[in-house]
Amino acid sequence: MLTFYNELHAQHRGRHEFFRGELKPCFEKPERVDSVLAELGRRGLGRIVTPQGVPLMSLERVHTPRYLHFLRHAWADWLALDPANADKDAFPAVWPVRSLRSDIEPDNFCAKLGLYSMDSGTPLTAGTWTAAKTGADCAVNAAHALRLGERSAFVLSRPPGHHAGADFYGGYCFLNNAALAAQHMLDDGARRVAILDLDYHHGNGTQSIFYHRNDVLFISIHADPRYEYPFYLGHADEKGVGAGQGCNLNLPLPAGSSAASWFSALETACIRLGSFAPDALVVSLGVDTFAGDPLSRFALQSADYLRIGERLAYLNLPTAFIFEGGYAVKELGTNVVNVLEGYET
Ligand code: SP5
Ligand code: ZN
Repeated sequence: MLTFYNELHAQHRGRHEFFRGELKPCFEKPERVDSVLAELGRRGLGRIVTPQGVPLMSLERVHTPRYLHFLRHAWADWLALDPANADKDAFPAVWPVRSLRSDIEPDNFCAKLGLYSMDSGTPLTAGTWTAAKTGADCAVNAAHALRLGERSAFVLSRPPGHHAGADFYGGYCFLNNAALAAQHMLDDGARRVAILDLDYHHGNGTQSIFYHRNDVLFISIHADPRYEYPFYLGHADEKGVGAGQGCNLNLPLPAGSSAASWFSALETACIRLGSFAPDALVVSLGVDTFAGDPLSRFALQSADYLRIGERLAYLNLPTAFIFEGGYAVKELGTNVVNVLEGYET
């Protein structure tokens, strides 16, 4: 399997995230990708390649120009407020909720931070744009490799992407790598692409990007948003709108769900994937479903990740795996590479 590795991932290095009135050390840290890279090396699972940079135009197929402009200039604008901001992460403090206007972009940078974000748990740092853009390069390159005939590809990058929408960041995500990969394959001639999101958290960004469309099927297995982030999307009654009616499938599971019920949801997902008959599959591969994950309350064991890979291989589709969440750093490499190895063998 070809691995597209974002060697600039560590440029995004948050110091803190807000949690219940306190600044806590970040869960989403560079060691996560280091753990996966080390395990890939140990098991010798295919070639590791550096991506070609893609034009901003490719990113505009998914994200709005004004959001991309904001993100690209955010750190300079943060420093312009006060040079002493250089050693502080940027966080939003005000949001345009219901009855407030989001159609006019404010001049004030703090107001922009709120306009383009959904939470205060996602630090924006000096290297965020560079790391996220290089991750997007990896995703588009992986999609292109599938179009050129590769059976599978893996995007090893951070920050993750599935919570980021067309014009907002959040949930540790800035650019939606899975959406960029799917859109690139469609732009290159694929007729239909499916995205299967296995992260513990609902992929609200990906869902919202494709909600009105019938050329992308989005399926997500996740913790019920009634009690887990992202809270405001991911319910079972969200099925798509307009032409997209029926092309969105949410399979929320209660807190503390067993591995058996998770695999039963995976079976439901695979049946729907088969009937959609896509030309390719994008997997948002979060492994925060692991029993030992510090953020989550699902019960998968390391060996279960081999079974996931085996089941996905049986779909017999060109597949791009995109690394998303997973915070049990020590076991992260084993769990992620188990999926890839299960797929390959
Ligand atoms: C990509 C991804 O997995 N994003 C997840 C974003 C979750 N944000 C909320 C995190 C709340 C931290 N809770 C700490 C609980 C420790 N017991
Ligand atoms: Zn997650």
